[in-house]
Amino acid sequence: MSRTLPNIIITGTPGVGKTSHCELLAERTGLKHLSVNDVVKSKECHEGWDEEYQSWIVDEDKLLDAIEDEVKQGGCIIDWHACDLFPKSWIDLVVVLRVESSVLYDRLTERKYPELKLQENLDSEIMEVLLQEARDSYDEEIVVELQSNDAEQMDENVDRIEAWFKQWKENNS
Ligand code: DAT
Repeated sequence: MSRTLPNIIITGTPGVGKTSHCELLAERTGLKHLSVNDVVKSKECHEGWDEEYQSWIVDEDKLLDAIEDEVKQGGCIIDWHACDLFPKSWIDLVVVLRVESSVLYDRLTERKYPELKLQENLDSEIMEVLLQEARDSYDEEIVVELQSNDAEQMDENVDRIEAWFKQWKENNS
């Protein structure tokens, strides 16, 4: 079944600006902001809480089952710090947000991340882990890397993704 609305993944290291981008985009496009974090919590798609990392241990099979029907219908902006678990056939665009380490450091410190989690996330951003994961998991034409260091960049990104969305609708109508 072909979708009448596209599905977009907004991914990147925690603190890059996924949620902020998704909220703006949802307002502008009418697409649904699907916060995987919220689904994991509300539908209990996890195997418990990791004290050291202060985060849920996600059960990916349960998570995919929980969102499958909704995502297959199209029109979702998926907000999550991983992307390799979603089947290729579900996804039309993958946006990988990037940020400079000093900016990320400040954002994660503000969030009071434990030291180990802070360091691992900074390393992950420097090593481009999410960008690599996106490139390994999806066709290169649908993966876009965008900078998210300040409000101006966020505005530009949202404009660009909105323009892509309008074009997609035209092409698929
Ligand atoms: P994520 O969902 O990736 O964890 P977020 O949207 O919650 O990130 O953003 C983390 C914090 O950083 C939040 O206080 C908003 C701020 N922020 C994110 N992207 C930004 C940007 N491009 N310009 C200014 N502030 C930004």
